[in-house]
Amino acid sequence: MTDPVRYEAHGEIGVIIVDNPPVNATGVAVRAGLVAAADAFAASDQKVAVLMAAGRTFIAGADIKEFGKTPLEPHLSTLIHHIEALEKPIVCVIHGTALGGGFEVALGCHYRVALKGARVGLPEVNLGLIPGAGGTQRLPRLIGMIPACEIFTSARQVGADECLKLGIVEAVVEGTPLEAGLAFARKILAEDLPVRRISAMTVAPYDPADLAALRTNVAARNTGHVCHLRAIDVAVAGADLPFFEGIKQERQGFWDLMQTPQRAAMIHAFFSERAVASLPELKGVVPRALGHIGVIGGGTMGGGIAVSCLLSGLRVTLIERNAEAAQKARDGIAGMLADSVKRGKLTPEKRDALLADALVTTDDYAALSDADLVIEAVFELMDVKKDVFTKLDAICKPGAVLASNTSYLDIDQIAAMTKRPQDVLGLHFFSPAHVMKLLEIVEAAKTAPEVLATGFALAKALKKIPVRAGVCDGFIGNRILKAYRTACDHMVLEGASPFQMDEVLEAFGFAMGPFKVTDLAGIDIGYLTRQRLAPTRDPRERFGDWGDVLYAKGRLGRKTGHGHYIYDAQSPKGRPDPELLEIIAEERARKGITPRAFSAEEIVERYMAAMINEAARVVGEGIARRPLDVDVTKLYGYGFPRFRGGPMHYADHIGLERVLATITEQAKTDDFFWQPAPLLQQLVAEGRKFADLNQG
Ligand code: T1G
Repeated sequence: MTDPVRYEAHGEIGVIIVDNPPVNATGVAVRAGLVAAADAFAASDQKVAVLMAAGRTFIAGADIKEFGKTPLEPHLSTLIHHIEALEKPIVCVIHGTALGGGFEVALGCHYRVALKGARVGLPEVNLGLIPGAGGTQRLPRLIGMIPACEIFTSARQVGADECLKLGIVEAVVEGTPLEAGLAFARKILAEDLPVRRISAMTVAPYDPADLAALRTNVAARNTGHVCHLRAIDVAVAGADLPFFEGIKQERQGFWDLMQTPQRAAMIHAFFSERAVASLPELKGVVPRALGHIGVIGGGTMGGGIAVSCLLSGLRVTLIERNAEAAQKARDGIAGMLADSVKRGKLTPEKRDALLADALVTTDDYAALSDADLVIEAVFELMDVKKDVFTKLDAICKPGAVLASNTSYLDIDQIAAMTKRPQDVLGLHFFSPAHVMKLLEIVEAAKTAPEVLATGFALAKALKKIPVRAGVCDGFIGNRILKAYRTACDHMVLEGASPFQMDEVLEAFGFAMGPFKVTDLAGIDIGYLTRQRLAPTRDPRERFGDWGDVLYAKGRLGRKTGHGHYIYDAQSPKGRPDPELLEIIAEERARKGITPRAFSAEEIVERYMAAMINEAARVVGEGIARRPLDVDVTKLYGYGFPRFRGGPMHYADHIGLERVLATITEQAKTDDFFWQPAPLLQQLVAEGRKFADLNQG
């Protein structure tokens, strides 16, 4: 193990190199090494120092793995003051992503240069924290209060050119970090540039109205979070205080937030979204090559999947029923690419090249003969799938991976339609497929390990968040959705209003309330599902049928301008339709139900108990590999509030006993729907948490 920090003398220039793979996080060994290296430079004959990092990036932040543990000296803040206090100038070379504590170390240096393509940022709010090593005090002094607050409340990464424009760096250069560092050090020597400490600067005057506007905007975009506004508060307070007094305010804010459940939840999310991509059983399994992707069906999903593949540099052949439909699909894809150009994510030239060279749209399956992987995204009827997979089985080369994008149909049945069940799996994209990051990778009974690994390789290529799921109706996300959506309908039947429920659950932190989601997805989907499941429905099952009334009235939700809500120019985001309450009242009367009032607490309690209970079944049955796989699925596919970490993390936080007690209480009136999951009962009996199962 090499030293994580080394000091090299290059004539009159001292070079401090951080070398702590994979991202040079400032764990305690790095911090101690940096103090020692700064002292070595101070005691040396070198006149100027360069601080840089080896590997793919400059320091990417404090070591998140240390959070929640007793902090060890030297603290990062102390180390940065130590560097800044050097009597001889030091320049920092930024390459890759200097984030959080990494950027704060750079701000403690007297000068900064960035390699082309480098980015900086203070993403601590994504972890439920604020910059805790001087970022809220130095950045406003360097670039002004408003731009600084915008950067650390947005957590965005700032590119090298913008850094130059803002005055964060002195230069943007090409070459290696060492070359860039030595060149700037020679400039410091040649021009006899002085030590320049940001802590000695003052914050330029700014308009309080601008700050107020920023605060309002930040609060609106981060409902439920506590860290964003605290970051602004400590920055503003510190601007009018002596620097080290401001540092005290920042440190207090940082430690207050370190104790919050939000910080624990968001760190859980950070590591979970990485853990899902590394399944122990796939270690050492080599995925098959991916270059040419086939897509069957050019509708919303197929088109979105094709765009996602095209934007990731993959060649795409999209098959439609006939030439006219193929052309329509191509036009749809061109439209989505045009949006990417409009948003500056794609140049017009690149767009043209994708459409001319990377995309083929046709009605001839023979074009798939050399496809590496084919994704079927046709109508959700088994007969249609059978026709497609029979053709694919005949046309595709040996070893081609055949995937279905179905959101609930049985992948084992689909695999059995082919002579190559080992090459078949599910790839469940979420709409819009070129935007939503979640990808459920459904492992069928006969799916070969390298085929599953190929699904994960495709997810990585598409920059998606992959979650392995087993075969069942709805896999992980939709199966759990059905449970808590049913709990919602029960509460409406018992007296709650859909509008109240949406309000309460959005206040809890969900991006969108369940009835708004239904309007967005389309009331017809629920109607068709109820029709599909009606023949096998258990007579004990309670369900609302006001959706059938809305369907019969052609009120399908947002797409028809009318569902639970009315959508028009006056209220594009929808306003409650009072007539719905009459429809529901009529249904209650018909079913002999006397409505009662619901508190916000009870709505959240029952909604979450239903979600957690079904999630516990999904983990217990092996449909999800670990509780964290459920958390990531709900965070990335269903708008679960990130500052609560996901349903399983949230369950551990409120206590599994409390969840089980809610279920047991509800079972007194409905012991069909409320049947406690065996895994939940087992963990409560053993005094364990879902988190205990995440190591597997
Ligand atoms: N600490 C510990 N491990 C980290 C880490 C960190 N800061 N960042 C990444 N890793 C691990 C990650 O878990 C993975 O491990 C491996 O590195 C590669 O990461 C005081 C308090 C830098 C943009 O929030 O955004 O500083 O899974 O797969 O896609 O004010 O990692 O391989 O075992 O993500 O190329 C602030 C978080 C911390 C940056 C690289 N910094 N990291 O992305 O690789 S708080 C951050 C990232 C702080 C100070 C405060 C990304 C990346 P494994 P990866 P990547």
